Amino acid sequence: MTAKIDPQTLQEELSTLDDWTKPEDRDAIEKSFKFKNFNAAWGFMSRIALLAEKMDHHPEWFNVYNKVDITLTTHDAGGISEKDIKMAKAIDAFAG
Ligand code: H2B
Repeated sequence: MTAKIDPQTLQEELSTLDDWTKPEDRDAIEKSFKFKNFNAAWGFMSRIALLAEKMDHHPEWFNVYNKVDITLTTHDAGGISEKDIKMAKAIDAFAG
């Protein structure tokens, strides 16, 4: 069972993460990405999919053409855990 991150650590992590924000209505972090076309967006999503399987941790996401909206939360923990922070950092690295 993965534990929720404590609020202070979350604030510290969010301040180091680029553009990831916590919505008012959910215990999650989210970010929108834009690419030059669908091919680039899908390549990005493919890299995330492989990581998600490896980590056994899966994003909620929405894609239209070159746009990918991603929400990260840990369902088993009922909120944000270190896994979401780790995944957010990896996703940012994939986005370049
Ligand atoms: N992904 C996310 N985001 N949160 C989880 O709690 C989670 C997951 N749990 N992927 C995993 C799969 C779990 O359901 C399986 C059985 O390990």
